Amino acid sequence: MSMTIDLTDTEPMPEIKHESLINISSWFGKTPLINASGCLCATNKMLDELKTGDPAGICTKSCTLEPRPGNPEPRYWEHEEGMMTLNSMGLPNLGVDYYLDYFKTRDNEYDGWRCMSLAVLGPMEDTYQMLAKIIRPGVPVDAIEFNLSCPNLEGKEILAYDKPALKKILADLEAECQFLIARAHAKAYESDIDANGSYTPPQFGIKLPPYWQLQDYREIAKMINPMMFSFIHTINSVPNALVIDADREETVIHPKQGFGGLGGEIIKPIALANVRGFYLAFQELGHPWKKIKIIGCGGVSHGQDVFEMILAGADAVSVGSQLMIEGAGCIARINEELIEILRRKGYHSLDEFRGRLKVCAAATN
Ligand code: RRO
Repeated sequence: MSMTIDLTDTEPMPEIKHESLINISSWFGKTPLINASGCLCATNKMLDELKTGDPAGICTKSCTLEPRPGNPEPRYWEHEEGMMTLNSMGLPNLGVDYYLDYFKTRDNEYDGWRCMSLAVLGPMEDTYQMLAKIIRPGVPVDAIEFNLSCPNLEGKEILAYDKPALKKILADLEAECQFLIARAHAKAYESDIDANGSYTPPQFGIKLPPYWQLQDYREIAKMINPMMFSFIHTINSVPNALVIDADREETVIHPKQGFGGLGGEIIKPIALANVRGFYLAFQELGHPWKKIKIIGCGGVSHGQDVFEMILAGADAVSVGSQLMIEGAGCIARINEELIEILRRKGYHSLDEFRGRLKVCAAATN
């Protein structure tokens, strides 16, 4: 007996939009975008506003054990056409308990990547006390980013520029985290807090300053490749830049004689160089070179900037100054622009072009 199917009786096929075939997910969520720590993330109100832009995750302002007021005002400046920002905030933050409480009280309603940024200033005892609050069963934090690159602390140099000191600090952090993870496993087992009594530790990452020499990328990559860190976030603002108001014949910000961290579109080439430099340096180290993910940061304000970051080798991308200039809505706009670029180029996912930057051919005479 032959069977016929009456096609007129079936529901019309839903229209498949081309965009729906384009997948811009990253290792931590549905898009590659998060905020750069420091931008729209210092208070509950700012973090809530940030979430309205629907980033894949949110990262808190770098925090310290106790709240800090930061540097005197004026400490932030924006170029009138948005091409750069200068800041010397000086780590104003409401303390680790405040940000931890944010995630604890809003855990049920947020399904994005929750990252806490911890300022590492030395002495290490404060950092260890912060870690002991976070590395516990039941604490809803997916990642801890160690900020070793704050440029704006009076009388303090950027830790990550002193390589022997950096090596020692990272080794100390690793040992402390491993101790706390073992303790959390034991506690979870005893109290059976999860159904199976297990504990999943957060991912650990490092926020780096811009480096300038190719050898720097190799040395830092070699240093951290065998360690527990699963991501680097590169770059922090470009340190000790100076913007002058020629009419007033004075600096545009007050702290540290007017020197501050430069951000915005103007720093993108430096950020791209750092992403590419680390991508190549990890690759040179051989297997398992892709263990450490790269979050590209610096001068991202359009979909094309994200495309370039990923082409250079970034696994994910953060938005800094543009969030300050435009607000949380820029995240959705940048994602849409990125999808449009992929559609135009015929890509369906970020993996298809990640790291595949070509070097332009040498000219022939
Ligand atoms: O608070 C700041 O001045 C600051 C920090 Br902690 C940082 O990591 N990067 C930056 O540009 N400013």
